[in-house]
Amino acid sequence: MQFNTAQRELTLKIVYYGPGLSGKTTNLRALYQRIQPSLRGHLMTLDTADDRTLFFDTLPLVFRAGNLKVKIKLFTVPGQVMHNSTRRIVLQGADAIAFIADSQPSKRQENYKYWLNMVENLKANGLTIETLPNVVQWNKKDLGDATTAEAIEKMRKEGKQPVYEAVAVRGEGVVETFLGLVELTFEQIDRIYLLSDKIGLDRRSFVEEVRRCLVDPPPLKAGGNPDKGGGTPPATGTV
Ligand SMILES: Nc1nc2c(ncn2[C@@H]2O[C@H](COP(=O)(O)OP(=O)(O)OP(=O)(O)O)[C@@H](O)[C@H]2O)c(=O)[nH]1
Ligand SMILES: [Mg+2]
Repeated sequence: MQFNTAQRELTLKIVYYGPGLSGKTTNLRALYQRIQPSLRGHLMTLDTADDRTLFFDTLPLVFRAGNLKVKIKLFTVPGQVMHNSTRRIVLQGADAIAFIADSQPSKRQENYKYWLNMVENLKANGLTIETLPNVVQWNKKDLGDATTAEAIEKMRKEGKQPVYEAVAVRGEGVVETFLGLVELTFEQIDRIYLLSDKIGLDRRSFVEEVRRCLVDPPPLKAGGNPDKGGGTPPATGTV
């Protein structure tokens, strides 16, 4: 996180992490479609011929919240095993993580492996998932089965982080995942910088400003995000 108090500029880095082909790039593409054109930057993707991310994708979003200029920089990591060093680099300075799990039953081990891989790469960057705002999105809901539903239910019960379901290829669940993570991230920043006390910017108005950046935002849920788990460390065995 960069917070330039003189220029009243806040920059946040959000990283979409997860196994290969789980839909990280698809999430960013869908989000791009939903951000007001005047507020979004270029969606930069660099793919191989078969659409696999080679380095990373980026999408910046710039808006005002109170008298703060806010930049949210979204990144995806490349999921292929051989790109681990790139994944590690992309995690540098991350403020929040959206972990994109694959709902296909055959991908359960892969999800778990990449969760551990993320934990390890965070550690290499001096970060820890215990203190980093994070949400889990089970993407490809259309390809899940009853055992996936059970795994999701179990994770929700553990309540360690917000859990979302998505069909990113149809744009479903993408904005909800993003907004849920933005909310958690703001809470974290507020704890450090006391933005509510110092500049009168509270969580509700911050999230509202982000919602205003979107074309056709989802309806507001009373009392914020009902999936929210309470910010305790996520389990490593259930993704
Ligand atoms: N059925 C289904 N397919 C999806 C969904 N989301 C993404 N896909 C497809 O899954 C494939 C991989 O999606 P990507 O977004 O490129 O995956 P990625 O996680 O960025 O993959 P890497 O960059 O290799 O790590 C593409 O063919 C997408 O169209 C979904 O919700 N359901
Ligand atoms: Mg990708």
